[in-house]
Amino acid sequence: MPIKAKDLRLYLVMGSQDCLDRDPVAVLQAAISGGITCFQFREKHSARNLRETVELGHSLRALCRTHRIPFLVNDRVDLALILDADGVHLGQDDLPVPEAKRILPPSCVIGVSARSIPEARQAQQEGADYIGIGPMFATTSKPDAKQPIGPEALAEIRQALGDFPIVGIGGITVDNMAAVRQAGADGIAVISAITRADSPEQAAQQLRQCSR
Ligand code: TZP
Ligand code: MG
Repeated sequence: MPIKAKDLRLYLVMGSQDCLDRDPVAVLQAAISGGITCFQFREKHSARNLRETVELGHSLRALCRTHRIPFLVNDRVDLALILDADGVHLGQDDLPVPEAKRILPPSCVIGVSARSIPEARQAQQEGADYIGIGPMFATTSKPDAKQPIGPEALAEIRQALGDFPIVGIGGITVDNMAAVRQAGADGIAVISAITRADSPEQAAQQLRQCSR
């Protein structure tokens, strides 16, 4: 089922490495209560081995299923299949979209990271269902993140792509999210604005209210 722009309104990206000493399942539960509309399991550079990652993935997947929140997996098509995910999110260095499509069920959503018009056009032409554009602003959640490109770059990509689901990511907070929406994003994707908040539930609630 293709993802709808409204599913991208408030997209939480998270793995255990983002949760400080909190239980990732509890953080996701709080974020869902606060009103997130989509979730991506991104277990990276964490202390968990693959077996533990799969175990955590099953728990997070179950929670999303209960609350009818789309559940996507970052990078790994094998993990997406194992967890019966609704989709995968692929970076420019991950499996190409046509190869991912050969393995995944047709209903599986494919999101792609892009930071330029050519990358965005290619993703669209290859049949991606949405693109994530960033980093919008400086971020500390992704050590290998490239230079921020700002909402201006998102606006240019929006103009080039026309009506196509777009989410902005990277350094987005309640204070700067309006610029990302005004540039034409259908929604915002965040890690730390929710996972590092004193109250992930209230943080999600606030972000959701501001993204109307
Ligand atoms: N991709 C581009 S920036 C980023 C990812 C996964 C990190 C976003 O994290 P935060 O904490 O919302 O800046
Ligand atoms: Mg990736």
